[in-house]
Amino acid sequence: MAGMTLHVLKPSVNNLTVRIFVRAAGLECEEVDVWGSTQTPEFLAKNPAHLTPMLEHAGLPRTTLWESCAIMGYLCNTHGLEQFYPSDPGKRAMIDSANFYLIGTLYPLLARATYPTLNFPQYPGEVGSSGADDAAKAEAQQAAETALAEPLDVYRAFFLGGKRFIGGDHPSIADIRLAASLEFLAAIDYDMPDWAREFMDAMANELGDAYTEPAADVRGYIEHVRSQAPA
Ligand SMILES: N[C@@H](CCC(=O)N[C@@H](CS)C(=O)NCC(=O)O)C(=O)O
Repeated sequence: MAGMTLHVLKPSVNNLTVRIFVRAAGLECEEVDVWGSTQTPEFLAKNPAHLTPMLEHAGLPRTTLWESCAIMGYLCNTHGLEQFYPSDPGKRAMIDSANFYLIGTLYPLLARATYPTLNFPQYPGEVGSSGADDAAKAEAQQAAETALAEPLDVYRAFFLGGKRFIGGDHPSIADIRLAASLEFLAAIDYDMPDWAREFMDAMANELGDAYTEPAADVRGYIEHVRSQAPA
């Protein structure tokens, strides 16, 4: 499919998700780094939500598409990528459930637990972005980190359910979304369960450079932030 552009912020795991996916699927896609320009009038005219990753393609009704899982779904549908997003209704429903659960439940906790350390802004209305003192913010961060364990274990117990990947023998778009998200936990030295470590290793082994090349941008950012942290 000609003329696809992916607008990205390289330190972001929301972006990492789609960056891994397009590489793993072998899709030709120009990548544009939009660091510092998501709030410009030009970007906002295309995407008033100012969110990345953002796919730009003439085949889309409004030319642009954001939300990592929607982008992967669209590209699977337009390229017939059954191995990443099966069309069987039951199998597809499991992938959708894993992705919606990630975006709606796991990721908000992961963001609250890691964004303060990553120097990323938190959403208005959250303790982390409020005028609360440092102790209250640290308490909120710790509460989110503690609460992560339960939804994370849902992936082991239910979505993986003893399989190598959520998609079975092959990584699905839900596996890519999960593995990319877990990359941020290195920022807080999260006590990652063995199964999650094994899952991330399996993803990197299975996808090779498609995984490790873009993941290096996120890992490099985490290292940089950590090197700047007061001793
Ligand atoms: N749920 C969305 C989250 C996207 C998101 O939060 N993107 C952030 C980077 S992590 C962004 O582009 N922020 C730039 C801005 O708000 O101006 C997804 O999965 O794509």
